[in-house]
Amino acid sequence: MVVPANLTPQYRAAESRYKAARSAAERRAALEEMLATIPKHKGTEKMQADLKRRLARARQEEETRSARHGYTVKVEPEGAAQVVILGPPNAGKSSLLAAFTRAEPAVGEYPFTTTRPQPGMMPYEDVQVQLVDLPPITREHLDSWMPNVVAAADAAILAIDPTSSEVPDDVEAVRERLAGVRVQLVGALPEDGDPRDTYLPTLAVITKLDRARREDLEVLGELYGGEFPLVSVSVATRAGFEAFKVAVWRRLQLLRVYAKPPGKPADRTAPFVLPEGSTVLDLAELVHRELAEKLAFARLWGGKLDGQRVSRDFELRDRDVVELHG
Ligand SMILES: Nc1nc2c(ncn2[C@@H]2O[C@H](COP(=O)(O)OP(=O)(O)OP(=O)(O)O)[C@@H](O)[C@H]2O)c(=O)[nH]1
Ligand SMILES: [Mg+2]
Repeated sequence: MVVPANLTPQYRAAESRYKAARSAAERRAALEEMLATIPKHKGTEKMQADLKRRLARARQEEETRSARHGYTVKVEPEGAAQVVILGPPNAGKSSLLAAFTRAEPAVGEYPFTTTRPQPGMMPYEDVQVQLVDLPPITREHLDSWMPNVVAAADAAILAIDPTSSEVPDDVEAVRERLAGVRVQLVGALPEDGDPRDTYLPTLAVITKLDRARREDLEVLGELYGGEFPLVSVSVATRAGFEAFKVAVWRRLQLLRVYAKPPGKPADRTAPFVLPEGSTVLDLAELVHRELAEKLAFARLWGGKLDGQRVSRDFELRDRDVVELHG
């Protein structure tokens, strides 16, 4: 084959990834990238056709492999917490990732655009929350590696498209499929849940607010607003952006605490992040095991307290400043 000289560096990078690929999934991803970055003109038509053929083959191989062996995927957690974005096809999941993080996922007006997990970091005040965009879930379709990835997250966003004619049936399908693999999307954690189930605190997010009809928003609000915390956003107009970030953070039920070395100002740049209900002792353990063992007392700034001594089982609040004395 005569290789045209105008192949881009992106194409060449993808091609070398293709050559080095050791799995069908890697081959498929590299081929997708090659197809996306190959210059589209007459001189490359044959190559494009060849890439499409190879891509179809790699996709098929990947599918049979994952069906047979159920290959596993793990999304390395980063930041204060990991939140998975779930929902039916075309609900606007990848658009949320693109709007709130620096990730650049494929966004398409057709269903099943996303086929692999894609993480991105969402800044919220002085912390970062990891959002993970995932393929859609339907009654017929749930990637075999998805249950593990979803169950490992700290919370979920359930994307609801108010302009879809399938809603809310398609949203219920998502919940049912996940319940079938013992992942329950919940508004509140149950008092005595089934130990075989993973309960995922969930935030309902109505997408495409700019296109929604008022009466559909009302119906969906009634349907999901009672069960889950609920926000509505538009990535087109950026309506609801601030509320979205606050709601994601609240959903995680975490608190930020600033540790202060005695006699020095608090390090305000990097808070320690702990679950709500954590105590001064929990913080000491996070800072240093040894410090926890010989913790004598702590002083605390925040709320009505201005440097007073508190006991080791004092419950911390978001944004408290704590000075630990060993
Ligand atoms: N007007 C408008 N369109 C939106 C908004 N959010 C997403 N869309 C459009 O909805 C379509 C689907 O968006 P995606 O983000 O790819 O949806 P998805 O849920 O990731 O889709 P799959 O990966 O196929 O499941 C695209 O055409 C987007 O441009 C929005 O806030 N307003
Ligand atoms: Mg997508």
